[in-house]
Amino acid sequence: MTSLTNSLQKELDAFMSGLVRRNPGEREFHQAVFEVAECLIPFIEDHKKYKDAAILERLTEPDRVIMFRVTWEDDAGNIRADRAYRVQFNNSIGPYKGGMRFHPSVNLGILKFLGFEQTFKNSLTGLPIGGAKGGANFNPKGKSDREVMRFCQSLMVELHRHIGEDTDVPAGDIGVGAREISYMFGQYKRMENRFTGILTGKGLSFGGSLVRREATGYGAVYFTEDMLERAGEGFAGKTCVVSGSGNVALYCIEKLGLMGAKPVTASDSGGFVYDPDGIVGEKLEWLKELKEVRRGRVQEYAEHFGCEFHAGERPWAVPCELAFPCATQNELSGKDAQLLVDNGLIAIAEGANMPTDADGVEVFLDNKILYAPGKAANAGGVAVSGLEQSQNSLRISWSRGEVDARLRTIMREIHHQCVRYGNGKDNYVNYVKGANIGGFVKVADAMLAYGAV
Ligand code: NDP
Ligand code: 2IT
Repeated sequence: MTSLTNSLQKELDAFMSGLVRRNPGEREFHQAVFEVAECLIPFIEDHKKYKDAAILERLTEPDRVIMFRVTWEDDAGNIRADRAYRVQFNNSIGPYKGGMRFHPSVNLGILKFLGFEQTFKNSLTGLPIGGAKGGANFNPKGKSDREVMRFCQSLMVELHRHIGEDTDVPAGDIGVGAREISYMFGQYKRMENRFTGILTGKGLSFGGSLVRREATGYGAVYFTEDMLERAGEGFAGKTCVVSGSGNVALYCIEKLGLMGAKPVTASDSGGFVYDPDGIVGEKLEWLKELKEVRRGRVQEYAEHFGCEFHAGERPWAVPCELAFPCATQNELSGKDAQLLVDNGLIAIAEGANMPTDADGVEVFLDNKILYAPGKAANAGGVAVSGLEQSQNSLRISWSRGEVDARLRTIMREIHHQCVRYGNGKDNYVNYVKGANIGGFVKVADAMLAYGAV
């Protein structure tokens, strides 16, 4: 993908073998670090101050990892025990910030990959926020509201010691939405007797920000608009393939429709729906109600509107010009990427974190596709979380228009940074390189200023 000289390749190999040895079995963490190190090692070679201060070595070791048991009682009276974590990765440029994920697949390696990525992403937003991630192997699917409430309350009994508006501010991620944030916020407030912005993604009646719900999906579309504009293209009439049907996917689909493009797919872990007429207007409202209120499956959309459902499959074989993976990590392989390219893909923006595996990234870069990695494309979510923190500190609420305008500006600024650091001789922007270096510099300079800490 990036051609390195022999000596830089050796340095990368030695760095990675050390990292793998120190973090055995953490596959996703290795993958995320490799992608960054591949871009940063040549940059650091040209900027010796970072090398002398061992910034890359320090940046790949979390500040701390908190791991704890969450005991709760289910509706049948059984006592259950799950495992939760908070990985506080790096607070060089601001309080730790990043989502909480509730999914049975959650483990330390996945949260370390997410916390590592978050550090770069948060830096790219230009806001004063450090990187963190947390979560639990608890599966909210099929649980009653009361069970989810008891789990969230029990989790906060431990987590409250480790967070704070100037320390660490969690938010949502997979399996953690408005309901879970509300239960956690209510428990924190009850324990600490303080009403303060210790979580983002809160309800609008208790300190939440307008546009936070839409921010990640809208932001990914804004970033795509900037990539397309630079290439002399636009959204009008373009067919878009979207994976997922959660918070990120739904508002990515919404914004694509508003921009005049045609989003034709949505998915969940059961499979994907293909609606060649576009998931827009009343159909999108129906899908939102299905997913956000009834917590149903996308298959029901296909049954209701009489379109195709592909059980157990991902949507990458559907021909499109634009693709938006918005479900989870490693959901798009090298083979999928090749299929998308063969079918006429122009641009792809990752609403999810690391949805494309290493082979897939190579295919997109080799074919000079406009490829926006998650840490740039999905930064709109955490950016509006940062704006929610600002509003909480000021004890005011900005209008929808104000927040949306700030989000638009932040995404444009991230695009500028990617172009600044990623533009090649042939005018093709390697957004992976651009995002990694752009995110790195601010954090690294702060670390340099602090000395050996
Ligand atoms: P949600 O829980 O709202 O939705 C997740 C969606 O992805 C669901 O449709 C879910 O299907 C699907 N999904 C999850 N895991 C898998 C899996 N293993 N295989 C297939 N499908 C899966 O989460 P979000 O929309 O918030 O998050 C989606 C992605 O975006 C994640 O990678 C997250 O880290 C990233 N992200 C989220 C941000 C946010 O603000 N929420 C900000 C930036 C990035 P099912 O219901 O069947 O599990
Ligand atoms: O991956 C992410 O950026 C998020 N899940 C959002 C984090 C946040 O603090 O809003």
